[in-house]
Amino acid sequence: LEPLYSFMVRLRLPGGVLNSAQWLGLDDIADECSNGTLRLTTRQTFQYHEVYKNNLALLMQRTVALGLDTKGACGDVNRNVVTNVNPHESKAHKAVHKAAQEISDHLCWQSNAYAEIWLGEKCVYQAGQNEEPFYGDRYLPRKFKIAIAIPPHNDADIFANDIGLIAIIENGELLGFNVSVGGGMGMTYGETKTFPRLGNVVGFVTPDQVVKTCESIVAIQRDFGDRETRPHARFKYTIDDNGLDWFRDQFAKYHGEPLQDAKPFELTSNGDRFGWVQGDDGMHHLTLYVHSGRIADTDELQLRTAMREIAKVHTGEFRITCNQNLIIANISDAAKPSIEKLVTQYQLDDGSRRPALRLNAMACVALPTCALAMAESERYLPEFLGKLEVIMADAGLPEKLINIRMTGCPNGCARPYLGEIALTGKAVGRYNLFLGADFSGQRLNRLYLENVDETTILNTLRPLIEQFAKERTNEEHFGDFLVRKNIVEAERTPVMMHEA
Ligand code: SRM
Ligand code: SF4
Repeated sequence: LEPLYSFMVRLRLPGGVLNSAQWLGLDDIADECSNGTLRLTTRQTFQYHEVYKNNLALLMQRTVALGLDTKGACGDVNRNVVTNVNPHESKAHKAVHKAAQEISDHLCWQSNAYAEIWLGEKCVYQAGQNEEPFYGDRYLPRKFKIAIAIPPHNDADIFANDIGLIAIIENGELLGFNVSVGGGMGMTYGETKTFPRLGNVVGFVTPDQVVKTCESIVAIQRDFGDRETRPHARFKYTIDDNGLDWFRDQFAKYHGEPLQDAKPFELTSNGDRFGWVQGDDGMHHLTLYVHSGRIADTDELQLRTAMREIAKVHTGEFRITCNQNLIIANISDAAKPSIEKLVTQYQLDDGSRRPALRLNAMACVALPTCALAMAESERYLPEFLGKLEVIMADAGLPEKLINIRMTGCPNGCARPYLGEIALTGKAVGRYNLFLGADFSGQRLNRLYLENVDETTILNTLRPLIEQFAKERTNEEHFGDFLVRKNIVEAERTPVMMHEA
């Protein structure tokens, strides 16, 4: 008898956009093929959990029938290209969103194996045929990630990506993108040669060059990335080992011309903006907080049912954010009351469900489905935040936003090294405590305590938060305060223009 194999399946969803029919279809698949929940991820797509082996092909087929797929959502290829940009906000936003889609399509692998294995198509491969003109027969040394942001919002944490693109918009026109290279979060405990690293801004490209630019950069990693030592195979190590001057030389060779000088930009936050906003075209968009991206029905909140009811009447789109939240997008004046009614009926936007600390908190999946987890994360975050909220309230800071990230291991799936406070799992009930990232995804935090339990973590945070309440300057964020007071040092790899 074969063991009962069960899988996680992730969708490719560039820019995180889907329509109501797709939402309803994905919701049906959750019952048919998985554990009855949908999970929004930190790279703005969906994951299904507990997909039994005999349901895998059905899941792929049902997904493809919805006009979606799972191609390159995992594996040593370019992953989901992320951007939180709302294409309906302005012409420039639309152009940025289009760039995400084009980069994703251009760097998607070509092989027909997907259709042959999952969709039952006939094998068309012939020996000697080159199915992957770009990736070749070995694909990339490791996964590769691209993110795009429009300043001042760094809601895609672009510097945590192999390539980060910062849209430069002037007078409503998209001039192009600043390019950063060499970001990544993952590390392994005890392996000092592995570390989180923020990308470096290396130049600027015009919109017509952005797809080709990404291709050239991915090709550099394809050809120079470490294929011997897997923990050292990410692009950030290729950049760190060889330096930025080397990168610029290679880029000029691969691309045929160098990058232009980077343009000035300012990023002020990396969380989502919640509530209603209206675009240039008069359409409305509502960003909802979703705890760790889990779309499920619980005793407290019928979120999955609510979203299904909304999808039945919503004629616009849904957009997933890079912080595991959800936008009901493109709602007309006429349709707004019906959406508002459902949002109120199901208490989705109820302020009491959204204490300040939760809005900027993220946890990775971890136990029970992640085989790499050393400790709880998604299931523990609410309890931890509840205790921290008491400390914040006691200190007189109940409304203060702090960027909190939690993961069940050091791999960094909730980008913990960009948390003002972060916990990475060490063992059941024990975490490493990191402190001192900034509020905009531009400074890494530092390890503060190793392998500690909840009591030690809370007893450590309480006096720091009390001191913060008394001694902070007006708008100062917690991470900046810790650095200013020399409680933690500044980051290891600052994001500097043209850093040598
Ligand atoms: Fe991740 C592996 C979940 C975003 C770094 N990640 C995994 C796996 C597939 C575990 C595994 O390999 O067996 C996790 C599945 C758990 C489960 O039960 O669902 C997993 N990663 C996730 C998600 C679902 C976290 C979430 O709670 O939202 C995110 C899915 C993103 C997506 O839709 O594509 C997710 N993972 C990230 C991010 C954040 C990002 O990309 O912005 C990172 C850090 C950025 C980076 O890549 O440097 C990240 N995941 C990793 C790593 C470490 C990679 C490294 O360079 O060392 C692993 C382990 C590996 O690849 O060997 C990993
Ligand atoms: Fe799993 Fe670790 Fe990623 Fe969390 S950070 S989902 S525990 S691999």
